[in-house]
Amino acid sequence: MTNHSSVFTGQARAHTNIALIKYWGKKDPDLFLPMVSSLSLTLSAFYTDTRVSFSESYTENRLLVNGLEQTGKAKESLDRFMSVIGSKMEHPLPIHVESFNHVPTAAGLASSASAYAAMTGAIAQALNWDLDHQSLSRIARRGSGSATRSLFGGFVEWEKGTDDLSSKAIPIDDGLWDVGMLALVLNDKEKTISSRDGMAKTVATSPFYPAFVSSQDSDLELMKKAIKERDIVSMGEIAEHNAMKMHATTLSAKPPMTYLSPDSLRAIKAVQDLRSSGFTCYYTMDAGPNVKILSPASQQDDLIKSLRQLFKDVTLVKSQAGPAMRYLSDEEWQELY
Ligand code: 2P0
Repeated sequence: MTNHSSVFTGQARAHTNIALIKYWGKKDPDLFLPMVSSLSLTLSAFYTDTRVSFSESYTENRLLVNGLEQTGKAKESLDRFMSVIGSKMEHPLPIHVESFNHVPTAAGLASSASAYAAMTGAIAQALNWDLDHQSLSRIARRGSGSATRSLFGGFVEWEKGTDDLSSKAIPIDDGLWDVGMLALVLNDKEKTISSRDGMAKTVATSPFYPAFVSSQDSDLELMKKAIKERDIVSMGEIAEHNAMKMHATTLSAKPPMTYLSPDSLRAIKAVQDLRSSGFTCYYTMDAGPNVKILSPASQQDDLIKSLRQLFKDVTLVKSQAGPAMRYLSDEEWQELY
């Protein structure tokens, strides 16, 4: 914490994550309690650095991302999150947030996960909160569900829990072995249906949604076993099945919707073909058209070479397991920005 005449500042870095067992749907939209537990890999290549300051002289919350002032949904989301933070402060103050997304150019993978995990860390530093990462994951959860998992590095479970206290992140494995995730960036435009709206519509209208929920626990247990055994084949098979079960719930929503594009299907086919030709590679997809490929890290360069022939203009970004949220000192921030 730095206190310059009642300005409290803090800085932190958090990496984004990709789920192998998906979070999709809220049981309690107010507390961000999910319908299911989920499990992700924190990624080395994508992160957000955030600096926050609180001051009595501020008149309202402000959010700058990569130097641009945010309005609309992003600002509403911040205001909502700050009402949660304010309830934990003796004297709530407005916040100014300055965020820098480190995502390779046009990767289109900027994510609310790294954003809220970094913001939570920066707030904790500014307010001198003596909380461990698990406690911070509960707070980040109130900004965005997937941010819960970005407090930790490697493979991370978000235990769904039953209340504010029990819905939290648990580190599973540091992921510092021969495993990686390749992002195939087919489209970097903002998605038309946000995750938040998409999952709410799905929960409310898809007759397949209960089947997704009821098979989640066994997927999660099998995934944890496969990670422990470093069995990428089993991990990949479970991840593909879990992702497509999630996407089947959107296709069966009323009205039906999908995040898959024709290019996504082309990429899925390419992954299947590469697998037939000997690669250990499996796909997963989130609330957008981009395809992420799980494989041994040692196969990523050859996978890129093969995929490049089929997808000439797309951005391909390789990642391995990334680290947990970490605090940045004033000096580090000054050097960086
Ligand atoms: C996940 N996704 O587990 C799933 C899979 C997208 C598909 O978490 O409303 O941005 O802020 O809690 O976290 C994206 O949803 O939604 C997401 P909110 P969030 O990664």
